[in-house]
Order: sequence, then structure tokens, then C-alpha cells
Amino acid sequence: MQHHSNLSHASLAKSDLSKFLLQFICQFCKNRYSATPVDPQSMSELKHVAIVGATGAVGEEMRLCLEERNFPIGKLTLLASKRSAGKTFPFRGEEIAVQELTHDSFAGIEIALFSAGGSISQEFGPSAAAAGCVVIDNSSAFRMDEGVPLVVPEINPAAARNHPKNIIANPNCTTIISLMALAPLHEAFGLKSIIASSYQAVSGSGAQGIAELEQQVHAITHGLPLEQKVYSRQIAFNVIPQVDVFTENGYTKEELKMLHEGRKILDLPDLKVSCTCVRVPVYRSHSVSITAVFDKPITPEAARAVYAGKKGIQLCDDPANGIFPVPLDTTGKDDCLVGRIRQNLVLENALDLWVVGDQVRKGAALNAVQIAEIL
Ligand code: 2RA
Repeated sequence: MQHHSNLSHASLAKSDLSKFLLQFICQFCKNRYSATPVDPQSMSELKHVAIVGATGAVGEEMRLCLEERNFPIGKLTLLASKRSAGKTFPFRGEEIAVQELTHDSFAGIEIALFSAGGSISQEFGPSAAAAGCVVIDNSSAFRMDEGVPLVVPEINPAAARNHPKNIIANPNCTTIISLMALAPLHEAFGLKSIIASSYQAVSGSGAQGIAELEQQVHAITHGLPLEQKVYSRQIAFNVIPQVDVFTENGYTKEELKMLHEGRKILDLPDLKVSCTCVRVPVYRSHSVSITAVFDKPITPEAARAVYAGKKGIQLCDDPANGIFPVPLDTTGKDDCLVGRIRQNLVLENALDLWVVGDQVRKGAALNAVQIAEIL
């Protein structure tokens, strides 16, 4: 490794010059694409970052990811409803107090990670963007908006750099996890259509989903009355073929997200998707069973080879030796796991596979922090 002390004055001057040029180009691009001129503070390398919805399951994970990944933060502001104001959370050895979210919260903040639900994003996202802050929004509020990039950093990182409305959307968790397995195959074989069934953890409904599963398991095993507030049916010892609300065509909104978001992220307007989303009594990792049809002939061996060296997705596929991914394998982990890869016996140029990923992490918080790292 070369240390600074080994560098000559000339190469130091050169590296300073490149740094200056890089900063100049970044600033030029920012000014060009931002809705509001960027505050000179953003020239500094340490960012002022906010988490909106800091007390929720995803908000908490965002704080952990920022710390774990050593994100260059000068200041972290935690924002939530008035009810949570004053609660403190640790960050890099300090306790940070939550502040009440208002329309004036964003002065001086450069990046705001939103995870407080669609209506909060709709109400406060535009104020943050108008204050010159780049909003990375985990809700579905802006995902399909023109001028709002929808980004999975391993798949379409360049899209994150063009955010004319100062808003970047984080895709839905099931979409992210599915595309982590499909995008590398698409690159090599050309994706045409997807038929999928998801097995979605209760963390997808936030802390209250986890609490409902816990309460119901406890109640059933202790002969106590069940509480049912979040799900339409009992979730403990059951599976529910409904995630989000039903639409007119019989699909739920969650099922249609895979179609619309998949098309936007992969830039495949003709991609066909049919999906059934199911809630299962698992704490936090989503699993998706996928049949994918490609333009070109594909074999399981060729598909396995494609994953070698890909970031964020690991092959876990040796069923003869009991090796295949399960939700507990990815809980608390960054990478998604793919396995059960086999030739589909019905359709031409088609494979079946099984992909698993931590919904709170890669499906939400980690993906948002990775987007912030691109900026
Ligand atoms: C779910 N789609 O699992 C949600 C989380 N984003 O319900």
C-alpha cells in the first residue's frame, strides 16, 4: 500500500488537482440537475443526513447501516412524529435525540432518508426537496413519477445521479430482492417475463407486524385471546395470500409493484410479470419463488456461472447436500441468496429459482444508504 509520505510533491499536487476537478464536476452535475441550488455546505465531504421515521423498524436499520458502513456523516438528524420527539438513539457512541418532523426541518440537511409511510413522504418530501436536500424515499409515493429515479445500486446506479426533482425512490422490498437475482441473468440472457410467488416476512408491515406475530404466537401457546390489528387473518401458524390492498383486476398493489417497478428499473417497458404475494409468519426475510423466461436459451449451469463475482447476490445452490437459502440465512445480512436453480419443465428458455433477502436491510434500509453513497 502506498502511503502519503511516499508521494512526491508533484504527485500530491496532481492528486489535489484531480480532487478539485472531481469536486467541480460533481458540483456542476448537482447544480445542473437539482431543483434548488446546492448549499455551499454540500461541498464538504461530510454530509448532514436526516432519517425521517427514525423510530420505525426501517428507520432504525438505516441508522445502523449508516454507522456500519462508515457513511461520511458530519451530522445526523433524527426526525419523527411529535410523539417520539425527545427519545434518544445511539450513533457512533453518542445519543441523538429525535426531533419533531416539520416542514422547516430540512434547512442545511443534504440527504434525507425517508421511511415513515407514503402520506408522510407526500407531505414532507417536497418541502425537503425544495430546501435543497436530496430525498431518498422508501415509500411508494414517488416511485413511478417521471423524473424520479427508482434505483437498486447494483443494477442501475447511474439513474441515481439524475434526480431533477431532488427525489430518488427506493423500490419495494420484493422487487429489490427479486431483481437482485434476475438482473444478472437479464444482462446475459435477456429477460422476457416473470411468474413469481413471494413469501413475505411480517417486518414488511413494520414493527406492528412483528408485534402481531409475536403476540399471536404467545397467545396461542398460552391459551390467551388473539389480537388482530394488522392482518386480515391470523398470521401465526398461517399464511395469508394478501399483501397490501386488492385492485380491480384481482391483483394486490404489492403484486403490481413487481410489474411496474421491474419495468422501470430494468428499463424493460414490455416485461411481463404475474405475481402472487403471500404474507408468512417469518420475522424479517422475504423469499420469492420465480419462473423467469428469457430471450436466449439458458441452462442452470450457465445461470450459476453468471452469479460468480456479482455484488450483493450469492449463489447457495447445492440441494443434494441440503444447501439452499432460507429466510433465517439472510436475516441481518446484506447479501441476497439464490438457489434451487433448475430448468423449467413447461416453458421454453425458462428457469425456476428461489431468492431470499433481508427485507429490512437490502429490501429497504441498506438499499437507501447505498443510494446515498452514490451521490
Ligand atoms: C411488505 N412491501 O412486505 C412491504 C414492505 N415494503 O408488506
